[in-house]
Amino acid sequence: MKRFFNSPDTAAGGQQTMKKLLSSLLCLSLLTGMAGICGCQAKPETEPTDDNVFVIGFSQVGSESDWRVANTKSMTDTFTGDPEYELVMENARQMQENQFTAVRRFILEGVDMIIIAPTVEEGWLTVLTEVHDAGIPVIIMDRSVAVWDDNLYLTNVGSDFLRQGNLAVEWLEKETLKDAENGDESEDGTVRILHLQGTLGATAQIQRTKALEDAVTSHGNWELISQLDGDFTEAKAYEVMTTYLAENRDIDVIYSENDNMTFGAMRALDEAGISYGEGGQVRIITFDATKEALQYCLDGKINLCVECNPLFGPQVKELIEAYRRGDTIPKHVYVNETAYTAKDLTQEFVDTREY
Ligand code: GYE
Repeated sequence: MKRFFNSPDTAAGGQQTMKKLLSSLLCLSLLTGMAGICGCQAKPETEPTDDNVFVIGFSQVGSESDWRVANTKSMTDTFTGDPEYELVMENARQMQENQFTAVRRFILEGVDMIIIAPTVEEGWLTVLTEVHDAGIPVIIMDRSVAVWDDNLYLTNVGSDFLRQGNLAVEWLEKETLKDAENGDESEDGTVRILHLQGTLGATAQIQRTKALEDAVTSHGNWELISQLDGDFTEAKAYEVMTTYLAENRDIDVIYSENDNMTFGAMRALDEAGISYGEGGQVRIITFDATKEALQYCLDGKINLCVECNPLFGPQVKELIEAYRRGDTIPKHVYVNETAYTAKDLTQEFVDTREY
């Protein structure tokens, strides 16, 4: 299974042959066409593909959030302008089917490597086996894939989403203990948590949800009042929150699995006349810690921003370079992250935030 992953030269060699073959076929059909038009026999020339360029096919999830936009930019900025690389990106518009189509096209084009940011974890075995059989190495980034054979990819670069969730619930535990000490808890002592979930089946959703559900199980007074699917987008979160708030207003905490859903929820809360943030009725926990969310946090509108760093283009490139040198690379690489409350922030920090 590991044959080409341990010998990049062989893999690269196989791909070069494939690229040459495709490019010769293309030249041939163009030349035949031209001969028909001008009525003369065109002389075949050497094919123009630069074999020194390492071509990467990149299947990106979509552009559903500010996090995603920053992640795409980090990837394109990293490879653009480097003559050794060509990054061909396909936006899947949050549909796994589109990712399958893109990956199969990359195989046909004979790219040197495929990077996949998977929409959801399940369902990858067939297409990853096809890539493997074509001898093309794969990097999984951001979210993960659930396949039993981890030889189907080189490495998985991204966040530790369970750790992010745990940072959030640990913070909430401290806050609710302080409430109890200060006599600020609700009448019956219950902490009512409304959970806004990201795209169901995505690693970021699964792990952040697990942290919360486990914490609810271990805290007798925490109640998960509802779980709403916001698909990681502002529009969907606004819609489901508006519907929810029409019937229910008794909420102590919103645990929102990304910033854009949080912005949608804030709009719905504003319209319903429910206060939130520092000193408000509802505490807000959000994930990503984009510049806009950090500003809200500094302004007292969001209570906790758990960081999810999208700027790992350079790290992906380092891994590719290590792979091309023939170095062994780790199966899982996590990016560095933390969590912020207003007291951890300054205006200067927010202003210089890169995403
Ligand atoms: O939190 C969210 C995005 O998978 C880490 O997807 C990513 C998540 C991120 O749409 O904003």
